[in-house]
Amino acid sequence: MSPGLPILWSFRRCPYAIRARLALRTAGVAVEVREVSLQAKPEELLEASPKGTVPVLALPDPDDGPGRVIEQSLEVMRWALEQSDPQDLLRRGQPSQMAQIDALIATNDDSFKVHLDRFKYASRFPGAEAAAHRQAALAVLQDWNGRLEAAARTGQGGWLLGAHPCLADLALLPFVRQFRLADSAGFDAEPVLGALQGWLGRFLASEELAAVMARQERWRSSRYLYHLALADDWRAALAAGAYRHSTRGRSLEEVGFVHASCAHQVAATYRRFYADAGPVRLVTIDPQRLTATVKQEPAPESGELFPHIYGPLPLEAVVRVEPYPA
Ligand SMILES: N[C@@H](CCC(=O)N[C@@H](CS)C(=O)NCC(=O)O)C(=O)O
Repeated sequence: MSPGLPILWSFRRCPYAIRARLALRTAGVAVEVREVSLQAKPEELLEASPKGTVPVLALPDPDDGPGRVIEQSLEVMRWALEQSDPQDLLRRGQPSQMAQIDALIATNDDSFKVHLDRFKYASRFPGAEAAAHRQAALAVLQDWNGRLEAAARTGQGGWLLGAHPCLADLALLPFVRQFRLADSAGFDAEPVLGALQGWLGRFLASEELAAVMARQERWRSSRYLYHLALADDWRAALAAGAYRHSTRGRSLEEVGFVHASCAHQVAATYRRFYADAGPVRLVTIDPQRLTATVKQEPAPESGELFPHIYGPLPLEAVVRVEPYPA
């Protein structure tokens, strides 16, 4: 955790979040990225931004109060580039290019994305004909391909507005990447998308994309305690109505307390004690719902403080159980 940094609530594969991370990286703005599960959004995200989509950028307030919250990916991109725009992605002072950027992004967000979703996730849209939406998306891609070709003919090609990337390149590329992922062989075989395939191919091979797609442990709230349990032990606890293990291979009765971890200790605890244990569950515990005493006590070898729960873990105190690693 980096106190004082802006917090970016993010989901690795989300194209909106990818474009926000790309802009923040290009601008050189350091943020604390909090990877979330869209199925189990943290309360802290919903408190900052009740609409519940990512990305969300929460800026620190210089006076320690709640800071500004930026809730749309495009606004996150613009905010980042207003801090620093070394590649002139915004094309400030060039009204015609700025208007073209706005138009390209509007087509992506309002039209291409609609067809992309109905092609890629057709079953979620009753009545949607995947093939028709793929065709409609392809028509948009062909238009963008035409732009790339036109730029190339002037000898100043490579990007949507010429020889240098602009905001629209960063904003559109994650969505075109997603379109390709839905049917990569079909996309790569499209005879009419040569320039666009080259544009996307460079992006897919880029360091920038690799950097923003680096895998990251899911963010966990410090409001909760965490316990790693063998899947079999957890199953037995469900049947018995309470969990009475202390740690791997040792019972509560033997040890006197249930070992737990704080959010930032989960990964290291797993590596030290459970990496070779077979199926493991991460149990998220709400300490407010525990009647047993919780003490922060030092581990014998390192002295690091860990939470110890002095009593069986009741199922009512469990907020979530998930396979670990995710
Ligand atoms: N207009 C928003 C759209 C963001 C968006 O829809 N993100 C998706 C993930 S790709 C999301 O958070 N969905 C919420 C959910 O699935 O519960 C933006 O540009 O930031």
